Amino acid sequence: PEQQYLDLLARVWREGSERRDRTGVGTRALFGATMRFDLSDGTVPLLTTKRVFWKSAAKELLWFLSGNTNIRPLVEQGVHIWTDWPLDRYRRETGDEIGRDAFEARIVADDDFAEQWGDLGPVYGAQWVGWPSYEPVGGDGPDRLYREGKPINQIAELVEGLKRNPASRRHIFTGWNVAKLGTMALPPCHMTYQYFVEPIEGGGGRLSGILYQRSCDLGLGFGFNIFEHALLIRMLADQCGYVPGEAIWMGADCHVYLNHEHLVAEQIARAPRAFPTLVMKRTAPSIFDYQLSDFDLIGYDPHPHIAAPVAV
Ligand code: THF
Repeated sequence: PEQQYLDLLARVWREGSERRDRTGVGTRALFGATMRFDLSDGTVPLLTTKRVFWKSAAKELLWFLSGNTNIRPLVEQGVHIWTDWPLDRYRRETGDEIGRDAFEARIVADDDFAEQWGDLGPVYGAQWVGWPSYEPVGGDGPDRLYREGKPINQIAELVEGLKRNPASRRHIFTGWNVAKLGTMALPPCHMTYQYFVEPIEGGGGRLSGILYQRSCDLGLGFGFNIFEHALLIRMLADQCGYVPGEAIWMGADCHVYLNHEHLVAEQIARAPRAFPTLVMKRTAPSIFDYQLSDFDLIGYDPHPHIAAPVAV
């Protein structure tokens, strides 16, 4: 199953067109790819050709579901994957060449500093559980005025929909809020999720999900993105009383950063091992109540971690 990923990684590196991207690092990229991972045996797609820090990934998913968009709770939990964007903005806007550790220490220690410099804008969590709605309050035509109404919790509605109307073709949530893209530190990469409940003979259902990812850093991000996609399917299935089906991934701009050459070479030379089994230790009262300690991974035996720089 991991071979799909290794094949794409190799193909992008071999055949991808070289492009200068937003970050200036440069990538090789191909457009349009699909992968499918079977979850029905209890396994989750967690790469084995390098160690992936799955606890960081799980914490990131729980952070999305909390609706929080500040890096502070992540940093407090030892998760550093979002630090570089606020750090970059802080350095640019203040000229202070503060180190990464010192910046993180201030984010944790100083409430005002965290509020001013730690927020990423209305990224993932803000849209997932607090998509803004608008109500007209007067005016006409182009001068019509609106006020913000009750925010929409897409995830809560998704769970309700999956339970009440499994045959629906509208089990979708998305982070791509066009009106808010300009104020996000980064527009969503893993942007749209859709679910499908297949009826099982004798009752119940099998839950599958498709993730549409507009832009994928195959070297660093993919290992996190696919694991979180699968974990969310498991959590949703757990909440709705379904069994897990498949995690399907559709990537649009699939790229490898030019400074990840060593990672590609090493990873494709390694033999993939079996995916680990995810055990859910309890069914939380709601989709918003899971904690890291609710998840156990059995049989995760990866090759060693390979460090690679993240393009900001
Ligand atoms: N930008 C880029 N260039 N790549 C990404 O993968 C990415 N994301 C998120 C937003 N912008 C992105 C951030 N997610 C790591 C992992 C996920 C990230 C960002 C960085 C990372 O550095 N992983 C290392 C170290 C992990 C650790 O120290 O805990 C790794 O080896 O996995 C993708 O959604």
